[in-house]
This record gives sequence, C-alpha cells and structure tokens, in this order.
Amino acid sequence: MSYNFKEVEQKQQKRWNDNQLFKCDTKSNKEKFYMLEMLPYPSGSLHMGHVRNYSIGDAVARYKWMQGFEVLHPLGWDSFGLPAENAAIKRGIDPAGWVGDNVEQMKSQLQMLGFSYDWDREFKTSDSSYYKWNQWMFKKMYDKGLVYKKEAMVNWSESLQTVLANEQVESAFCTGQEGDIVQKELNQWFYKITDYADQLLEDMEELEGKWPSRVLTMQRNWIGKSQGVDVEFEVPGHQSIVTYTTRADTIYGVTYVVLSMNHPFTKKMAEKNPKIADYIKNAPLTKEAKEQNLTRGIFTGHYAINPINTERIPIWVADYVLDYGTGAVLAVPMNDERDNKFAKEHNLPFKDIISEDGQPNDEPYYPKGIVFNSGKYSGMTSDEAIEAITTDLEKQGMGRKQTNYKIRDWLISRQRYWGTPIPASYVDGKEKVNDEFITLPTDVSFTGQGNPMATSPTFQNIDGEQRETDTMDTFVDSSWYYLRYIDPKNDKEIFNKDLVANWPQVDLYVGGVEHAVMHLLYSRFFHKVFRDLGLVTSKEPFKKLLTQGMVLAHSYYSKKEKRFFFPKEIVEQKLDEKDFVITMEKMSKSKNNGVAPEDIVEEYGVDAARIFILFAAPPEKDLEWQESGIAGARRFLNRVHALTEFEFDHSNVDKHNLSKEDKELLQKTHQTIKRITDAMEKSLHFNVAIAAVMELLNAITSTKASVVVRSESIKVLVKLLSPFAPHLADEVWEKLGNTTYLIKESWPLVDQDFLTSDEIEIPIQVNGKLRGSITIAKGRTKEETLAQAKAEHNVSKYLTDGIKKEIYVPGKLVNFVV
Ligand code: ANZ
Repeated sequence: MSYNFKEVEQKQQKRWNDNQLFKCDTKSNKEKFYMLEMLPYPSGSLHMGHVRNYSIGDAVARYKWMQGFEVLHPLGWDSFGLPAENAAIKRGIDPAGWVGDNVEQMKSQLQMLGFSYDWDREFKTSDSSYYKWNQWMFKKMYDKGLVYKKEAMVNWSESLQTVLANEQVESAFCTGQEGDIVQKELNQWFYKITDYADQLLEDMEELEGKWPSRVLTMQRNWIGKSQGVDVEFEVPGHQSIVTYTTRADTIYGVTYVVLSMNHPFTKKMAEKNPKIADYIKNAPLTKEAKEQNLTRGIFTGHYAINPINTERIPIWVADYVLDYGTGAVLAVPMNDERDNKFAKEHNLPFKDIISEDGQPNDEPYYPKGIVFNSGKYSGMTSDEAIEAITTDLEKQGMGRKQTNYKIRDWLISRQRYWGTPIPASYVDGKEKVNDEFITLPTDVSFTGQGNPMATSPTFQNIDGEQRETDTMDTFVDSSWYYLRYIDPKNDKEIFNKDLVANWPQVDLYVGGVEHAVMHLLYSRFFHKVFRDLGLVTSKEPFKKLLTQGMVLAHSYYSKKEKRFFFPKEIVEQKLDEKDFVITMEKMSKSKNNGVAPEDIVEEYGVDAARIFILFAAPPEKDLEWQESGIAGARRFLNRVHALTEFEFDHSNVDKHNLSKEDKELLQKTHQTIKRITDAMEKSLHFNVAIAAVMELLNAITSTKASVVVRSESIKVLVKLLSPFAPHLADEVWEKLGNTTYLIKESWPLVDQDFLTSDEIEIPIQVNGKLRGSITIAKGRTKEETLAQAKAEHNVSKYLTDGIKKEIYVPGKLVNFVV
C-alpha cells in the first residue's frame, strides 16, 4: 500500500516552486494574514525544535491561503552574534563566510521540508542593507532622547579585554578564566526603554487572551511597577539615607537599615574601612553564587534614626539589597522573609508588629494584616496604616510617595566585532552621533584579545575623529525585522509606511517561550517608538502569540561509563537497558538524544514527519519523540494515498436523493469540516484536527455509500489534510484529475443540513452514575427509549434488583434509581 514518498515530495515541491505559489503580493486588496515564526540563528543545521516551529507556522499559512487570505509568510536569519566570531577566533574563519555557509545549508534543509515561505523576502540581519537601518534607527532614537551613554557596572574579562553579558559569565564562556572576571564601571550606550514602561504595561490589555498568560505575567514582573514611599532616615554627622518601601505599615518593626554595595554611603564607608572595601571586592559574581549568599553582609559601624519614633538603628550593607529603588531598605525581620533570614544570621533584633488578628504572637508574619505595637496606628489594617503613615511622613517632610520600576534601560553596547557598528564618534572625547552609514571593517584580526574592531588600521581614526568601536546587542536586529519583511528591498527607507499600514500587525507569531521577556519586550518597545515616529499605525507588533513546547526524547545515561549513549548504540550493541538511567529530556547535543530532521525525512518522508510532530501533542505542550509514532504517521499517509485506487465520480451530490449510508458519510464529513475549522480558528490544536481526518478516513474506507458521495468525501478529506501533509494532499488531488494546487483551492464549507444527525445519543445512569448510552432515532417515545435503555447490556446488570424510579429527560438523559 505504500507509495514512493520521496518522488512525490520532490515532484510536488518542484511544481510549487515553478509556479511561485507562496509569493505574497503585499499590495493585494484581499484580506491579509501575516504568519511569522521567530527567525532562526544560523547555527549550521536545523534541529527538531525548528522543524516543529515551522511546521506549525506552515500549517496555519496554508490554511489561511485556502481561506482566501493574501498570506505573508517570510523567513530570514538572525545572523549577527558571538558564535560566528568565536569560529573566527578558534578556527580563523571569516564570520561572514561562516554565516553564509550555515545559511545555505539550513535553507536547503528548509526547502527539503517544503515550507511555504516567500523566499524573495529573505535577508540576513548581518547584511549591510539590513543593519544600516539599525544605525538609522539609532540616530532617530538619539534625536528623540531615547539613546544615551553612561557609566555602568559590567562584567569585564581581564584576559579577553572585553565586556561579557551575564549569561556568558554564568555559562563560563571563557572556560578556565573564572576569577578573571571583575565588575567594572564602563561608559556604555543605552536605549531608554524605561520611558515606555507604562505603555508597555498598559497595552498588555490588548494582548490579554491572545498571548499566553504566563508570558504576560513574565513581562509584568520584568517591568515590575510598584507603588510605595521613600522614607528618609537621618544619620547623625552624615547625609541622610532614603529607603524605599511598599510596606510603610511595617515601620515600627524596623530593626536595621540595609544598603546595597553600590550605595554612595557604602562606598564612602569603604574608603575609610578596609573590611567594607574587602567585602565589596569579594562579592559573588554569578547569579547562582549570589542566590546562595543571601545572608552575606557587614555592619557599617553607623546608626540611623527612624523618623516615625526616633529610634536609633544600625546601618548594614548586604548582598540581598539590589540597585533598585534607592538601593536602601528598611529591614523588618518579623515581616519580610529576606530580612528574617539575614537578622537570624547576624543576631539582629526582631519586633512583633503585625498579625492576622492584631494580637502579638511572636511569629514571623509576611502577608498584610492588623498592626499593633505601632503607636497611634495600632489596630489599623495594613492598608489603612500604609495610607496614614505615608501621609504623616509626608507632613513631617520625611516621606514622599514614589512609583518604582524593576525594568532598567537596555544596555546595547558590545565590545565585539560581529554586530552593527554603533554610528558614533568622538571629537576631543566628546560624543557625536552620525547620520552616515558605517560598514563593518574587514581588515581586522581575531586574536581572542579585546575588541577586533580596534585592530582595524582604517576604521577608528578618520579626519580627526575617533570612531566608536562598540557594536550593538544583536537583540536590536530582531526587534524590528518583521517590519522589514513587508518591504525588504527598499534602499531609500527603512520600510514604506503605506505598505506597512496594509500589514499593521503580525497576525500569529510562533516561537519559543525563552523569548518571553527580552525579544518580545524589545520588539514591543521598538514598535511603539516606530509609532511615535509616525511609521506604523498599530500599538502592538504581534496580535497573537503561540509559544510552542519543547521536543523531548529518551536519553540514555550509562551508569558504568558515566556518559550519554545514542539510542542507536543501545540497539546496535544490544546493550542492557538496566545499565542506563533513561529519562525523557529536551533533545540536545550534550544528551546525545537529538534526532536529525534529514534522517527522519530520508526514512519516513516530510509529510510523515510533519504529521507526527503536529499530531503527537498540542503545539503549546512538550512533544515526546517516538519512532513508533512516526511510523504510524507513515502508515496513515499510505492509507490516504490508497484512496486514489477507489472508483471516482466527479458528479455533484444530489442532496435529495441519498441513502442512509450516504447521509451518514456526509454527516461525518461535515462534522469533520466543522471540528477542523474550529481547531484552526480557535485552539490551534492540530492534534485534534489530524485525529478528525483519521476518523474520516476510517469512515470513507468502511462505508457502503455511493461512489458519488464517497468521492465527495475524499475530496473534502484531501483538502482538510493539506495544511498538515501538503505533498501527499497535492499528489492525491492531482491523481483525482485536478490541475490546480490545494493552496489555491477554497477550504471546505460546512453544510448545516448535515451537521445534525437523525439519531441522538442518550446517556444512561443508574443511581446518578453513568453506566452506558444508547443511540436512538429522534422522536422516539418515552416507552420506546426506556425499553431500549433497560436492554443495554452495560446497564441491565445494575437493574437486577428491580427499579424504584425512572427519570426521563426527553432527548437528554435516562436515570434509573435502584
Ligand atoms: C519594608 C518591607 C516590609 C518591605 C515588608 C516588604 C515587605 P517591590 O517594589 O514590589 O519589589 N526593597 C526596596 N528596595 C530594595 C532593593 N534595592 N533591594 C532589595 N529589596 C528592596 O517591593 C519593594 C519592597 O522591596 C520594599 O518594601 C523593600 O522592602 C524591598 F513586610 O520595605 B519593603
């Protein structure tokens, strides 16, 4: 029953390409749909995560074409970034060449998979025709006051002479260089995303229900807006210290004031006190180390005065205080968990001031409650006390209402080569942002020491000016690429705004949840800046977001050899599974549990790979790779192909002249259209859709309906299957005598007449418990229904002791009380 899938797939792809089926006319008057998957990094070869991502996008794009939309479905490459530069350092390869080779290889894999991209819109972010617009945007933002330079603490590697991002430090990017990294103040470029903090928050309302709620929550937390009060603590003989609190109700419970390492008071103390200087010097650098060190701290030897009750309290410095708010915290060991741990460690006093009922109980109590031991505020709820204490502090001139945000401005400077050159220069040390387009120099050396940009003999010094050698964070590149796809060849403007107005938003964006904050927040920021520049008309870039789950597979860890084996080795060497720890994990190189897309395609074909991927789990859930599952997908497709062997009749179905079997098959057919259309429109649960096609196939192959009706159902099935298994669907379509392509055919419509069946299913309960069901013709009497219900064998065995009462809800339910 099997067919030559390789031949079929190649043949159909050739037909599609020859006829440029996926070319988008951006000026079309048709209703538009912009389908986008996150652009890939050209690492060298596709992995299953990519295949999943693009199979989802492809299914939706093809479905939308069939629904009559003009579909924009482009793909490009996020090609700037460190791996290309590391290849240059380690193997002496030119980064541009490395990227070019990788792109070529991955593109041919994508083409092998038959994805419906409009390849005319492809670009790499490292193309000068793309990144020049990063520079244009930088200048526009500079003119609007959204770009600035300032001193910032960064991770500096002494041996590499460059700044490393936090992630790079943590992943020990510079292996063997541990200890080598120091925190250093450097002059860096920033994008002022904080100016947009409120808009980024408010506009999230538009995304509610359309973006996964956990992504919205992560963005909300990242922006981290909070309302509180700045409270001033006098320090005799010094400038006073201002703390920020959202819990002014706890002010009677304060037993110490605690500062961050970078607080000016800390720094002043460090100059006089070598112990404090040492404390700062020995600060842990990585996030993990910081998290393990939450009680690291030191007493400054000074005291502050609590403005509410003039109590004298010690001033400490601690790692758990961040550069946030004022960098100073009023510590309340009974009501804040971090303070509690810290106070225990350093034997600082505790004061009981809040509980659930306002009674002292000497227990730590972290939520809001009722206040006691707090002077005239005792007896108030936390919220009342916050209000009253804030007002009184304001009156005293010792407090000020304050709104704070966690979000920081976006540090975009990188002391790296493979990125967009920042279009700035210095005259006598003074910065100047330039209009001119600056290409990356090619006369640089990659020594692994410092910024390669600085090694170019031609780049840095021009006409008495000194050029900036920093390049931009590559997240800048991916912040607006979706707009460039609409007008990718424009060399006069970043994009034509009238054209972009036709495509106001990406309708569906699909990608990994790891981009929940950075990429997805930076793009939203850029979009709003574009809007304020009058270049786009919408508030938000991505109307709907789907974050797909990971692709998992079994990994085999050998207890003896202490390494991961490939599943193949287990089979080939007939190894005993008992010697392994077998777990389901994300496919990865380090676990040797990855499956190469090309191997799967070779063995089972593209359509089978896609069907398996879309069928095995709903798109947002993790997918467990099963070889048996993909073999099952292959068998299913073979059965679909076998439909071409049935007798076929192209005549129209006469609705008024149908046998019982005809009606049943048409009902099944139209129910299937409805189920699949609903899945495509609402849940994007392709697994449900494919399951429905499978059911319809079973109905078609077992029916006794007429050839005309069966032919009609086969046509519908092929159309419904085409977004998921496009090659086979077009093949069958062709074999049935059609010369068109399914993507240009219209999606089947539901005929309501066939949605309702003449029969209904009625659940049967015994004592309220479901015991079975019966199918009866509509309009049966109560007596007939009850008789059939009692005869149902699953039910009858519960009725042997006699029936006390019969409950009958016509057309809905039967319940026997026994
Ligand atoms: C006293 C207090 C009592 C606090 C209590 C909390 C609970 P948001 O803005 O929502 O994160 N805080 C302020 N600045 C800080 C800093 N630089 N580093 C670490 N923690 C800081 O919450 C602000 C609260 O976080 C503030 O309210 C402060 O602790 C702490 F039962 O003050 B609170």
